[in-house]
Parts: sequence; C-alpha cells; structure tokens
Amino acid sequence: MPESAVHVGSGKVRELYELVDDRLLLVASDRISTFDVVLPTEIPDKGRVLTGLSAFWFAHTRELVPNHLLALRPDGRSTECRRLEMLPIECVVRGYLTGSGWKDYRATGAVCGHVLADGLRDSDQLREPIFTPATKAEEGHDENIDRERAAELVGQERLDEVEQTAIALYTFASEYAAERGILIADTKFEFGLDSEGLLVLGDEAFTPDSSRFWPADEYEAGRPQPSFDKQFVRDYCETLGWDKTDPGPELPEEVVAGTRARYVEAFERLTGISFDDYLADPQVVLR
Ligand code: PZK
Repeated sequence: MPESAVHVGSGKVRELYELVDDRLLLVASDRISTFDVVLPTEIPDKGRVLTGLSAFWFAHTRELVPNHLLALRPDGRSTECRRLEMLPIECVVRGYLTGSGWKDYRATGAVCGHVLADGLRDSDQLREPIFTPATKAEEGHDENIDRERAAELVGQERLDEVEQTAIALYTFASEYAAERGILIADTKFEFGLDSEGLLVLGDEAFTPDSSRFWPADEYEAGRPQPSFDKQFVRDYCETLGWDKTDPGPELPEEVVAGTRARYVEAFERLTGISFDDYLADPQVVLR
C-alpha cells in the first residue's frame, strides 16, 4: 500500500511533505544558495551531508531538549518528523558578532536589545552567547526583534524557556565543534510545541545552512571570515562580476568538487564518522 505524501512546503533548498499520522517528511536537496540566490548547479550529496549532520546533532542533544526527528530514511536525505505547532519566531544564538548582528551593532551599539561593549570588531567573539530572535519573513530577510517583541509573539514564560534552551544547545555544540576545528559563529533554531504543549526542537540543527561555520585555524577578528562550506562558491562568483540577482551562474566542476569536499569534511570532522559509512548506512549517525 503506497504511502501518501502531499507536498506542503518548499524552502530554498528543501521540501516538506505530509505523511500519515501527523508526520512530516523533510527532504534536503543538493541545491545550494549563495548571496540569497539558489544556483542552477547542484553540489552532489550536499543534502545528505546536511541531513546526516542534523540527525547527528538531534541524537546528541536529546537530553537537552526533545526534537522532532522520528526516522532517518535509507536515502540519507529524508527524515520523518513529528508535526508540531511551530512558534512564530526564528531563534538565533550568536557567539560571534557578524552578519546582521554586526550591522545592527555598528548602527546602534546593540543587537535585539543586548547592549554590547564599545569597540567590538567584525567577527569578534562575544563574552557570552546572546539570544537574538527574529521574525519569520514570508519573503526577504528575517527581521531582528528585541525580547519584548518576541514575548508578545510567544509569551514571556515560553520565551524564557526557548532562550535558555537555545543558549544551552549553542554552548554544547559550539564547544564540541571548536574542539574539532570548526567555529559555529551563530545558529538558527526553529522550535514547536507537541500536542501536549511541550517545547520540541524542529527544523534542522547545526547544519552549515542554519549556522555560520568558520574554519578555526583561519579565524582572525576584525574582518569577515571565510565560510567553511561556501567560500569557493563565493570566491568564484566574485570573479564573475555577477550582480547577485536571480538567475545565478553555473559553477565549474572544480568549484563543485571543492565545495562538495568541504561539506564532506565538515561532516567527518564534526561526527567523527566517515561519509562513505554514512552513505552505506545513514543510521550510523544516530548511534
Ligand atoms: C515546518 N517548516 C519550514 C522546512 C520547507 C519548510 N516538525 C514540524 N512541524 C510542523 N511544521 C514544520 C515542522 C518542521 N520542521 C517547518 N515549515 C513547517 C520548512 C523545510 C522545508 F519547505
């Protein structure tokens, strides 16, 4: 008897389907985006790397917070998830000052209501990680909000629980990753509530698409950092004089190969598992 799988959503590089019994199927494609544009060339196995990493982190953080992962399918790119009532905020944690955090700090000295020390530079590590929620934009960029606005959206008690949980997750994963040569500059979580109103981690966790991964051995504050995964793509695009509007350029094979190797390297460093072993049996990341 075939299983029904109605398509219910598209992300830039992922698809979401409805299964029976309040389960969802999340499928990660091999598409890659840069400068917010999805490129016409795929990176082979990128979706498997991200799915495997996310499943690895779900398995390793289940004592900190329950998550929506029910099963990892044999294709290595699809996961069955519990359907949740998603909270209407993006839950971002920053350990380093970059991206929109750096932009807001330069303009106001604060990020989402966190007034920071004077004189910070691009990519500086913060004294402690900060919770910087954002609204979920239908299109365009998410908008950073302060905790008062976030409390209006989810309630003060729930927000306190989300903040404490998000900081604990980031602290755990960033320490784990730093020991393996990868700095997690910042990361985005999406939380939901189960049928009993319990907080559950959804979406993806600590993938290079939901986080900024930096190579630790090249870290130097005061300038933008190279991206662990996408730097070859960005550098190539910068050589073209492309205006960064859709459609993006095709990637040459050496950029594809180099980028695939970086994704695989991130997977292997963080999980300690060979990517070939993952392809042979994705369940290895859950053990
Ligand atoms: C859910 N998204 C974003 C992700 C897409 C869209 N466990 C869940 N329960 C209910 N809803 C969602 C989830 C999760 N995860 C996530 N939208 C709804 C999203 C990936 C692909 F098309």
